[in-house]
Amino acid sequence: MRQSTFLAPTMRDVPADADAISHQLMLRAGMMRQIASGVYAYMPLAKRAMAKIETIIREELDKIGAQELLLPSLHPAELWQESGRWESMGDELIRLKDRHNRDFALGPTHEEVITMLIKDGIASYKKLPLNVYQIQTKFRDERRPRFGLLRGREFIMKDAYSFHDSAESLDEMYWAMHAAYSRIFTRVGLTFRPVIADSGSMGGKDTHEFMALASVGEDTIVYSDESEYAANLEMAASAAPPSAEVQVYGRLEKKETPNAKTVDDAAAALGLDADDIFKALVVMLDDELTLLILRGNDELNEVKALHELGAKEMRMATEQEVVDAFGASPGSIGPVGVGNVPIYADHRIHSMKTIACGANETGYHYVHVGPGHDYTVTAYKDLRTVREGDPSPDGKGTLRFAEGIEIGQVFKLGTRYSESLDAKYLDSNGKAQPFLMGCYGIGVSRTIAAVIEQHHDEFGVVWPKAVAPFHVHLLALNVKNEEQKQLAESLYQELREASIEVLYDDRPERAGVKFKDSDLMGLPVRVSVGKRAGEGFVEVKVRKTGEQLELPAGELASWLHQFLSE
Ligand code: 9G3
Repeated sequence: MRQSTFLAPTMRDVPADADAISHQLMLRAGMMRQIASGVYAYMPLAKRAMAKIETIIREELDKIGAQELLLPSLHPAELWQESGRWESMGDELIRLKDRHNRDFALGPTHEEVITMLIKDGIASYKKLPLNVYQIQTKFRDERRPRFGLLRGREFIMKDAYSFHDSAESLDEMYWAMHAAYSRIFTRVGLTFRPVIADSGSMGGKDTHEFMALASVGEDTIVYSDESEYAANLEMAASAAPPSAEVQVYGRLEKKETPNAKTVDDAAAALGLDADDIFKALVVMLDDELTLLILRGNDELNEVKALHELGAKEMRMATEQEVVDAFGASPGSIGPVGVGNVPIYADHRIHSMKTIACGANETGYHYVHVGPGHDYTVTAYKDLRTVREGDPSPDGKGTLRFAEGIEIGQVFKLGTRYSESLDAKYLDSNGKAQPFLMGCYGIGVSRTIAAVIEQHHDEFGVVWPKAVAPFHVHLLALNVKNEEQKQLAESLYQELREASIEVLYDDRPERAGVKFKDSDLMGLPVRVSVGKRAGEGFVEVKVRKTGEQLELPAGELASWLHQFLSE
């Protein structure tokens, strides 16, 4: 491709509203242009990189027997009404009317569409398991689009859906996709970790998110420094601390803690450390009033607590509900003498010898409470948000935090959609059964941005070879010099005939401009035809390492083949 005709409008200055480095570089390198908030045009440089990412995805999914198809973006409202998501998805679901005034949605994901399609297409268990995927534009009306392709309102996703007649079959596919994702992201050149995640509104139980490590990432991942354990912060667990010998109990004393609203207030009034006072939280757990107690410095992790307590929903009790149930205000609640209110205690309380807590009398706390002795615990659970340095739940190493970009997710959906859409198959006894389903997503456009977040330097992008828009940047440093121009032109032809992808900077620009643009675009290797063209020598520079060497033009093609195959 000749750069004199190539559409890549580079920019010198950094656009003001581009707050992620990938967003800045994609704009400056002429890889994308914003059309509206969260809506982008992929210019040729980005389109070429995305095509390579898609090729890697197709190769790995076709290898495990997945079949590519393409579903519509225009979804009739009826489908989403049948699954109940027409209402529940709120303003993020883009809705529109056609010329006949019929309601449609612009597809944010395709569980409804694919389930209806398979329902009418698959009758027998003999056709299972089935895994279909598409690479297609998704629409989600994000309230605050930001960071360029990292959080857009229109983006490219690979979404796959699998259909099974048994939990074993679904489990097998789940892990086959999990492994395929690891191969995909490794080939793309990303540093990533699969982490245990929360299935949220998708129902089902198992789900892993694939996180590309990057400081701009909006998700916090937690991982062990000595094992494979990794989870997102919502789900991360830690090992229970060793139990302490509780000597002191049955001697609790009531102390005045006037106007104590928080653990810190009580700590100040009692001259104790906040961590040695209970944080007592009254919650409605599936509508049952429940008391959760944690050490004062810990935070309740509501997502993990729901999983640990096997509940569907949890909300904090209102002040009135607290006063009605305990006869005291929320700042003076504790587990002592609460009758038959269920009490779940965070497992970090095991390490306490004595504790203070609200006395269930407004303005009073108990001290010298015997943990687990002066009150009855229904069960100890891991309810708290973990902290760096906590012991890993698998007993190996300690937990570390990192920021990540979610680039993929695999879900076991179960029958959540096949039941709500009545999608059944006939099992081997001829009985109609709802399909078991899995779904699997990769943010394709987001992956481009993740690659740039992980592969750039002060001069610009540093493309990994596997997804670089071109392999070689060929620069004719002075197109007015016949020798240089001739050699550059002949090399351009020769390399393309050797099926090497070349972006040829044949523009009548100064060498300095060409070098700057070349560093900004970040192709893996630059070949400069300059002063030594007369002697038949060219200069080669490896973008990633900065390594430079001079080569006779005749050896260039073989050197490049070697370099590109490494
Ligand atoms: C919606 C809107 C936004 C959404 C969804 C639905 C996220 C929605 C979760 C998924 C689950 C998986 C298949 C590929 C992998 C991810 N945001 N999700 O369902 F209507 Cl507006 O998309 N889908």
